[in-house]
Amino acid sequence: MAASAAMAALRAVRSVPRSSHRAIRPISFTRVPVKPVRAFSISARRRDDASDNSEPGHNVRYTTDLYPELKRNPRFTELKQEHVDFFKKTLEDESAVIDGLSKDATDDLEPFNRDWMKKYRGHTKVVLKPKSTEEVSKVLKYCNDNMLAVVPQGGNSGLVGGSVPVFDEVVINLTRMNRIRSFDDISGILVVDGGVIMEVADNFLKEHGHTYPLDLGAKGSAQVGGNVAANAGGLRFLRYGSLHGNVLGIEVVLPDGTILNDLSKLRKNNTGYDLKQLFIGGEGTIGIITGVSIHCPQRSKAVNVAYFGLESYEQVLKAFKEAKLQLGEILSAFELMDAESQRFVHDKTENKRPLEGQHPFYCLIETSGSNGEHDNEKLETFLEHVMGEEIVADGVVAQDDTQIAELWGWREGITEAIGHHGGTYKYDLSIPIKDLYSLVEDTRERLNSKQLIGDDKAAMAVVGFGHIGDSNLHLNVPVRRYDKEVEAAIEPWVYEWIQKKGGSISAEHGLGIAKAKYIGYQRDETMLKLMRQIKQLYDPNGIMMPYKYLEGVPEHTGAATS
Ligand code: FAD
Ligand code: 2HG
Ligand code: ZN
Repeated sequence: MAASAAMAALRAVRSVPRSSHRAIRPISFTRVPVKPVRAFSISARRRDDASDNSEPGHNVRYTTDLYPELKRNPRFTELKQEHVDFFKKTLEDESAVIDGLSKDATDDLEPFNRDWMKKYRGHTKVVLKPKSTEEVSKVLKYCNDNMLAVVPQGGNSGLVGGSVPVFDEVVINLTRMNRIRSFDDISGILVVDGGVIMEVADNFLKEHGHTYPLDLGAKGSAQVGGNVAANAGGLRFLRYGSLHGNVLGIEVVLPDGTILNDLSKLRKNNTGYDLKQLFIGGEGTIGIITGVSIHCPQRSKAVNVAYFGLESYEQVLKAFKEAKLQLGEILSAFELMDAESQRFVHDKTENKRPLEGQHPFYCLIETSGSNGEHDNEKLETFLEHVMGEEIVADGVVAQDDTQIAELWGWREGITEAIGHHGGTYKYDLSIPIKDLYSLVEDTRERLNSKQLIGDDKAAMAVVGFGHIGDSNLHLNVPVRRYDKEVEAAIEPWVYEWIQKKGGSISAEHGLGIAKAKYIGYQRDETMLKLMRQIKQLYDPNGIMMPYKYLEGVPEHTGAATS
């Protein structure tokens, strides 16, 4: 289609009812009533309800049964009544200690023992919920003095099994540390307790014309401290960048109870080692983040979202290149979803698909700016171009906030939709953009050739989606049940694949327990040695996060050389 014809078509479709066209158009179809996009984050929270047995696979196996080679480290003390008594006395409030030692509290403990993916399940007998930095300091010091192993926990929405115990580690959950400490609407600097939920922070910021610089599907449960500990990336990374840049300061309790106060509110601060960076992405291995100072951008007045169908991955790359070229400063997200991912969302939600036909690839583009007219004009020019050049086969543009949320639902809802059946093998990978989707194809071929995918097989499909704007692929293999044969077919093959391409085995989810033994595919011996020295310096008793990364010798060294 020539550009001028595409332009005419675009204008035309905006003024006629939807049924008479197939080009870029406003969404106007009737929908089966659905929960809006944010419901996916709420359902992430609902998983914490131990009585929710409505989904298959709710009987999560203990991590220790799944991986019998894991052994409890005997240097840790077993929990005794005197320990629990100390915690109760220190934290005062009845609800601050879930005590599974002196009584059966299995149901109450279950949401803290079990991870979001229903893959990992620990045996903790005690959960502590301090409400202040001082309380965190007192209980952590006590654990350190008494050699009690500890797992810090935020919203428990992590996807690598880091947030739950393996054996009987003490869970220190930050939920009650939920105070917004200060906000400056000139600098945009927000200071909060580590346990403030992302969505709460963002709603607060919205009232002050600002936005939280991170967005992700689990925003209804994930906490600011958890975001920082995991160095989460999310949907707006393309626009606002990494937490390594946005976090200006943190307050951390070290394992021996020392409070490290680096709650700087400065954008620029070149005074020696930037210690806070070690805790950003540290996954709770060297301390508990109790406070965060974070730079928050101005909230955009004009937001547009478009959803496209494309015929090949090559077209996806072309569309991305054009989007950067033409939408540059207003582009706030560029996300990829393959046909399988959209099929799962469709099957789960039964929502009407945004496009009439089906395509091998879909992209979601979001623009955010300060001038609606200017942004619309830019977006239209972009859409005319990609349609005129036949880069995009079909597409829709949301006309209001409800439609924006609905379109985002097709992207944010994938994790929930594919995890719905029994579980998912998840791989969160950075890959040079040209090769990104070939991993999905290679994995499909591999599992098919081993006859591991099918109606009567453990694996249901191979799904690819992610933050294409950041070269971050989420390769997912939804399964009816977690299955050793499927796992063995993918791991460590997938990490070897990544290593050959010069990618990263963990782009934004971290290592936790799921990827712990594969760290050697990414980091060479020199780096691992330095990491262990840092761990030793901050946590000499090794009480924080045992059995997770940096614990023990990685099984697969991966022979990283750089
Ligand atoms: P948790 O899961 O509780 O913990 C994560 C890790 O941090 C654990 O190792 C834990 O020990 C440690 N930790 C938690 N709080 C603290 C603290 N205060 N101090 C020290 N250590 C702590 N992640 C992305 O990067 N991008 C996404 O787009 C994304 N989308 C998601 C969508 C869904 C539906 C789900 C379920 C998850 C998604 N995630 C995503 C993963 C997860 O939500 C993020 O990693 C989030 O930042 C975790 O926050 P949390 O409070 O739930 O942390
Ligand atoms: C996302 O981008 C999250 O939606 C989750 O990082 C990815 O489920 C996944 O693999
Ligand atoms: Zn992601």
